[in-house]
Amino acid sequence: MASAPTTVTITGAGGQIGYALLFRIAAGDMLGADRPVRLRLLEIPQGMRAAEGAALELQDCAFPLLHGVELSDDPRVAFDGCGIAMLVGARPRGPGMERADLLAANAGIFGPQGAAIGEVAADDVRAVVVGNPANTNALIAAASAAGVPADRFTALTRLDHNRAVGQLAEALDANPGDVRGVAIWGNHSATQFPDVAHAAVGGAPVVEALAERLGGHDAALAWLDDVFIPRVAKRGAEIIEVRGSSSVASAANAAIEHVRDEQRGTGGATTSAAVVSRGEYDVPEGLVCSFPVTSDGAGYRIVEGLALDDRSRARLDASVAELVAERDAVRALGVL
Ligand code: NAX
Repeated sequence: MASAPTTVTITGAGGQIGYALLFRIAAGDMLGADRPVRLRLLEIPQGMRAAEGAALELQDCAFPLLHGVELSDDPRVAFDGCGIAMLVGARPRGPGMERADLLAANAGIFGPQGAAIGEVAADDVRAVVVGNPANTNALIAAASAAGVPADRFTALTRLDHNRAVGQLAEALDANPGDVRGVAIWGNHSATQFPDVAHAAVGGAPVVEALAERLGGHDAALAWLDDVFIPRVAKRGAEIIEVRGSSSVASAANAAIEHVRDEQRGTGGATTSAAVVSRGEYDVPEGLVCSFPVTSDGAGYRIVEGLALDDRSRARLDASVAELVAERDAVRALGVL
């Protein structure tokens, strides 16, 4: 029997990622063919016509799972009864904009949106932040959502995770589906740490498979340090350079997989998501930090007990230091 429709609210729905998200969600790619959806598109007035156009096209797809599309520029309307919030719209860094200005501008978006989620969303609401700086925007939204447990807010690092898997699959001439156990640690930024220490390909440790191909353990470590990590961490810039525009379809795909796995479970597999730290791996409590995670369908859980060697620890610490600096800058604005 078909379930009642889930209300999915997408902010920035008139933008590029929004356009790549809406049709796949309505087709059932995110929640499955057994869960109808009601879409709510939140935009600012400048983005409203684009969102309206997308809504017309959604109608023209006649998706059986789609039980209505509503548009609003008011967060209290758009999040009313919302079960899944995908916070995509954000303020991009403008010319000459300092980090503090960027954080302040986004606090002005994610604070009120978090507050509205606290006031009017469904009791079981879960929210994923895509708009950058994603980790800190999620921190702000979670802190503003009165009555909603902070761990219902996550930020997207699945794109970084998928990028890492894609790079390893290419280097090892493997299918991406055979690469398991990759982890993204830290911030969704150039300081992130893509980690393969616990990853396997076709059952063999990735580091050993790399050593076999590249001519030894040292060559494998050098490739990881000099090629793999910077390429994954700076892939967004590479896409902009080649494509002339930022990642869109891959970002939307990652957001869909993030929500799908959170809601439907990972089947025991590890993936990556930025979630609220409770002090795991000595990451300060409350930070929204990327970790290796699993889900049983009731939210992401951090995979605990993985060994981090000194080099890995130093990389994680550097990214966590950036998250702490972002949090402190937001605190200095009086937001948290
Ligand atoms: P676009 O500029 O195409 O779209 C953003 C949309 O958000 C616009 O339509 C704008 O009108 C709307 N918007 C702005 N403020 C809003 C508000 N207060 N309420 C509702 N809507 C609002 O950007 P797009 O390419 O779609 O990227 C969206 C965000 O994703 C950006 O912040 C981008 O940096 C971020 N990304 C995050 C990624 C991740 O892995 N976490 C990867 C891809 C992407 O770079």
